[in-house]
Amino acid sequence: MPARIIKSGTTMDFPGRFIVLLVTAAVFAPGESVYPIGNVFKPEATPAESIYNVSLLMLAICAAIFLVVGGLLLFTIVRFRRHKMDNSREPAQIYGSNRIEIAWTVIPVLIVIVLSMATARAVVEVQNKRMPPDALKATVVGHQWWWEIRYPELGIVTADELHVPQSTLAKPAHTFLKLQSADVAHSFWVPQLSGKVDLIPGITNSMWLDPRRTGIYLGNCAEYCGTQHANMLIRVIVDSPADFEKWAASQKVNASSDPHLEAARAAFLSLNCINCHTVSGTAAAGTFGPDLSHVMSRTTLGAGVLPNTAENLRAWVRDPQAIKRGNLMPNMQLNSRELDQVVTYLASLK
Ligand code: HEC
Ligand SMILES: [Cu+2]
Repeated sequence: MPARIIKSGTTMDFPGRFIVLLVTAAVFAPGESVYPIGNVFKPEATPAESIYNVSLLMLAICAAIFLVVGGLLLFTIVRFRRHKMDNSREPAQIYGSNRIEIAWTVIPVLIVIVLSMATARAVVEVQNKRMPPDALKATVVGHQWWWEIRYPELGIVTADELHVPQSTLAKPAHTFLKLQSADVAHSFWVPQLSGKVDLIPGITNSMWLDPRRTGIYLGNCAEYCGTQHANMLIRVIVDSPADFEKWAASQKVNASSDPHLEAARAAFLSLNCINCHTVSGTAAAGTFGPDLSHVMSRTTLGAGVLPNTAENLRAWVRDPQAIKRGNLMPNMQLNSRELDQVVTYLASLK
């Protein structure tokens, strides 16, 4: 058989890839993780903590079962191994024991009951939680391959970065999310904050968060939704209440209309960009792509594929297909003058 050719870097045969995956998982899963997706073993909000507690109970019970069964197996293998002497002897033949049979039926049934009840309790706790009237409301709409985020009561529309206020004992803060899809099924999953909830066309699902520590919590779409599914990252940015107010205030105002950028703005507004993108206070009112009113206030472009810098913005607008192949923004074939103007204008939208 001819040797399998392993192409440079990325392409590997199945066992190779599987081993890399296992090693990566082993190295990055526990502890102070360098792996950017949040660690499920470090919950930072009540829903994630409920799930974490159930999984610890499951793990403990399953570990006990494993030790008992494995231990008995090991004992039996050693204790009753074949001896030189007993070639022709048969072991004692025992048929049926009601006591043992009842024991090994009842014990597993009890274990299943305990686990189901603990799970049901956690599910009810997370799903039936009544939201306080002052809960922040946001709607998250999954798109191939980015997240639309709306705060209907605040009049804010943004993308890929969900800002929520920190919840403290003194001042609990809940964020209630409605989850919808614009196209196919997606799944919202930020491991440190909550379990997965699917976004399904035609259906509105919901979840809530009450994160306790400020910071950035990374998640990814968790339901395969097409070629760029892996580049559909979501960031939940937990702000102190004061920072959240500041952020909300800056998002509520119309996009900057710096008079020095009149020509650049006119160039942008003359292009097809406005059929897919909104810039508040201008004629650009498309909703097929992310809202660009405050695009520079976000940390990444393309739902997490690039850090949001002026150079990367330029590279994206020049050819988004070179950066996120197959994404639904076409290469707009701008000439270099148009590119300069559009990027100058967008870079001013803080
Ligand atoms: C056919 C619709 C369409 C047109 C036309 C279009 N875009 Fe987009 N644009 C999108 C979609 C969809 C995305 C999100 C891609 C993704 O992340 O998968 C996007 C993303 C972007 C982003 C990144 C925003 C972010 O927050 O990640 C910028 C910037 C952008 N477009 C600028 C432009 C400019 C400038 C033009 C005109 C030259 C333009 N777009 C034309 C659909 C469009
Ligand atoms: Cu997906």
